[in-house]
Amino acid sequence: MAEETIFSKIIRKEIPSDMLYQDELVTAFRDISPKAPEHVLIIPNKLIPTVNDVTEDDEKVLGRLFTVAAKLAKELGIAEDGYRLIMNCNQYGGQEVYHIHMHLLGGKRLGPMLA
Ligand code: IU
Repeated sequence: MAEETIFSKIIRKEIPSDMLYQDELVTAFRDISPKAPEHVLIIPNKLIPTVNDVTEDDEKVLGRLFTVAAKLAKELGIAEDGYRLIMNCNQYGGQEVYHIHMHLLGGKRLGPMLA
């Protein structure tokens, strides 16, 4: 069994967050340390530690991450100008929290991504 992270407590509302969306599959909340004017994390309610742990059974929830990203981008008013979606995997990818999450970043022109 994978170990829960703080994100499981956010999903269960055991600790506060600036939650923007929640349904039976996913939860979205503002990143506590925003890297852009709009920085939202969209995560599966189910604990999947890394992208390496994704299986075919997860395809529905993974698709939901994208539909919620698109919905929130429109609601936040950043859809037309554009935004960036990022998922980091393991150490070299810069993953810090081992509960997969999609970063939705926007509200300004973002610089080159690869470093
Ligand atoms: P990463 O892809 O695992 O590096 O991103 C983790 C993100 O989770 C990072 O941007 C943190 O600011 C963010 N975060 C958060 O929003 N709330 C928390 O309690 C913790 C991390 I811990």
